[in-house]
Amino acid sequence: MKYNPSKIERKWQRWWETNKLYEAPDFSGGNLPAGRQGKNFMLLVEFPYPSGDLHTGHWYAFAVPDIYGRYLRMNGYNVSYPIGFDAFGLPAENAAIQRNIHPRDWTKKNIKNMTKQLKSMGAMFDWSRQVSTIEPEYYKWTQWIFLQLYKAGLAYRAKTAANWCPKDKTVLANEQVVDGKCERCGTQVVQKEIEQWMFKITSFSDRLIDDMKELDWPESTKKAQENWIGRSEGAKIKFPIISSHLPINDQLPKLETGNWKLENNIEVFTTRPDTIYGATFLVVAPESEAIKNLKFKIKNWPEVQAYIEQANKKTELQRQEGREKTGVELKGLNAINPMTDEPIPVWVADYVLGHYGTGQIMAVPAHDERDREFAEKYNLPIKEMVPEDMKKIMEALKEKGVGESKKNYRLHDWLLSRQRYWGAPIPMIHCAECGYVPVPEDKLPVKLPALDNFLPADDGRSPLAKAEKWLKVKCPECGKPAERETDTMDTFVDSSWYYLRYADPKNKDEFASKPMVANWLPIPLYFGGAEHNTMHLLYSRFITKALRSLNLVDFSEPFLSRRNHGIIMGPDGQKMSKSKGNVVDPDEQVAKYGADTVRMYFAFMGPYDQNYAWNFDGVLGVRRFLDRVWNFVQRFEDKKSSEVNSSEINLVIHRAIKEVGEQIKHHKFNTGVSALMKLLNELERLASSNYKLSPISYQLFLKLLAPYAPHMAEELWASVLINEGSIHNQGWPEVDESLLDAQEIKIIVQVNGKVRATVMAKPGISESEVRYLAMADSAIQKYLAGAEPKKVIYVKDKLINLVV
Ligand code: ANZ
Ligand code: ZN
Repeated sequence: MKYNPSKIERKWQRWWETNKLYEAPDFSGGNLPAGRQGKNFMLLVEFPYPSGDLHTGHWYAFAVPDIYGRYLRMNGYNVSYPIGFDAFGLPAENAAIQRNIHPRDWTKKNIKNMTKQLKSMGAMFDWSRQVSTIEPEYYKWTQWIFLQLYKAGLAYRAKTAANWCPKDKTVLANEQVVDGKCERCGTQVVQKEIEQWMFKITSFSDRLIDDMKELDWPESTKKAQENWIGRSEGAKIKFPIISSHLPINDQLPKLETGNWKLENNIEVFTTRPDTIYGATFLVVAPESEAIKNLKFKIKNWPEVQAYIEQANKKTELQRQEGREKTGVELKGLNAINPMTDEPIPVWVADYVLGHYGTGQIMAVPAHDERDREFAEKYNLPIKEMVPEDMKKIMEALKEKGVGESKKNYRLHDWLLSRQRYWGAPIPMIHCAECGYVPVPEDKLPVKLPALDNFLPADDGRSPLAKAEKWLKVKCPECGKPAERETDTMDTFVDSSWYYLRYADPKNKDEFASKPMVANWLPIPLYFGGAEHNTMHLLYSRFITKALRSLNLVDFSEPFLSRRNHGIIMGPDGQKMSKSKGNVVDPDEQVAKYGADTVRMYFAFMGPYDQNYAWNFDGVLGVRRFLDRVWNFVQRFEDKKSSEVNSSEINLVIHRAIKEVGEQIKHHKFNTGVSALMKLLNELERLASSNYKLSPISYQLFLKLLAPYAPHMAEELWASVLINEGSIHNQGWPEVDESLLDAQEIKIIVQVNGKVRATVMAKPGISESEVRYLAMADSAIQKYLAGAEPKKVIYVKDKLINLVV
């Protein structure tokens, strides 16, 4: 029979499903298979967004980690490999608007199609735990988590300048603005002041940095998070302000203690208080409060105001990087350097940003590049100096009452409201009398109302504002007419806790029960893409820490290990895109070669964290390998044969068991394939030199193949080797280390001067022992046909010739 994957793959997928092979039981005491107690392992991959079709990226992301999951399973772990759908979000809404189809219908159709495609992968997905973020049973708990955070003061409302996409008419998180443009549609983003719901992620800034020490994550991911949070340690220092046209002493600037009065002051944030003796001027951002407060002292106000207006038109990016610096002096006032007591000028300049630190700096042109550039342009003094002892400076500043240590962070609170339809409604009610009131927990979920127009309202309010009946409710506190919150949540909220739900997906009373969560979490290993280095991973860590602070979970880090995968490019080495016509459709590849080939090809591409161009010859090569495997196993004859392997075969097989296992264990899936290929080469060679493999060897071989090519291994296991039960319930073979330690040598065995076999033996073995090994060899027995050799010629450690 020829290898025909389309005949066997679907069949086994169904069989696995019917037999619930991959549904991992929740442990409760002893109801796990023997040996699996205490070995729960939830292997996590990033649940997909249901865009419609599974692409090569999905295959790479799911089919390769599946190899690892299967390996763990064979090593006695109770592995759950869950999958679900991150199904709220903008594309569904855009598709709905374009094609006049409800976002729910569009999304559900996609989920259905992708489920089918996912099943064709032959992965050990634990479908019993499937979650989908758009189902009310799921988003009820997304809303519930929001309420817990709200009650704990970790969710709040604030007016902020928000990134606003004029085309999508929605607010965007900083992360969704790429090069000043909307990540989704490419429109230039503008700043708009509106009231927004925020999560107080900044209250965990330090923990989010410090707790990473314990995590087994790629350094690049840790660094990305650290930079994102951007902790700077330094000081806040107050510089007293005086009028420049009056003599200092006329302004009675000092207290009796000799310290400066601080009624008027400008507070700067600096990471280098030790350079304060070189601070020769101050610079404030155009947005700085100080300017407004000091307005009455500023003599050139119209000029300053004009500068501010012009600066407001620039994006943050235009104000930084490489642009020529501009600024205007605030005339009529001076600051006092509190260490030198000397008056210094104050400038407004847009290279200082309004929302970082205090929005005001001390300029040290001798030590800071930007300040030097500015000082040179405007002829401001540059004072060369040697930095002071930091500790002493801080003590002096504290004594003078002008300085304190201060950590500063780049991280902002998480802006989570979206003026969109297709998301989880924020479960709040606004009452004219009581303000914002939470929806009572027993009234959750707040279901999305039916709507047929998903465009935002013209005032930028969420489309939900159009659902009149849904909108109008009674205030839960005073009973007067009130309105529901019309914003929905950022989809990153949905995906920040899905792994918790996997532990207890059907729970109706809790988002997940503590003991169930304790079964599976923290997640021992999370495979995913480097594009989630900051947002998703940071948000999930925040939510976990918030839940921990509310005693709702017992750990504060959700993912103990993390491994990133690379990206699969088109055959031309470019990012796959429809417009470039370089998209490889995995469904087509599966139809042509079979899922096992496609899986193994992905594994074989190279180290898992790198990027690769699709290579059609490469797929074909893997298919040929599997054809050879298929044909080779057909040699298997008799299960009951008592055939014993030659020592050489044993050595070859046990080396492979060790090698394939070690490679998979260390996520080196590609070298695991090489080891399998090498093994097949050697077995083919041995088999063609008249060796017969023992039944055991075939079994071992298939077990090594099983994580990579689960369908083929299952088929051959059942139909050729005639075994009952699934090969995927077998244990990973044990390596006979004693065979490997021995470092044996190969001795050629001749019969009447012709090479007929080899035997493996320890160096220095005696003639009689070699003779014994040779006579026991099945190939040799055939040639001797029962005869005793008349003469034996032995060349030590090299060759034995039996003459009959
Ligand atoms: C004096 C000084 C001397 C500074 C020196 C640096 C080097 P990071 O590490 O990024 O936190 N700074 C403070 N607030 C700013 C703002 N809103 N816009 C632009 N620049 C600002 O950088 C902190 C340093 O960046 C601060 O320390 C301040 O300049 C500047 F040799 O103060 B430094
Ligand atoms: Zn009320």
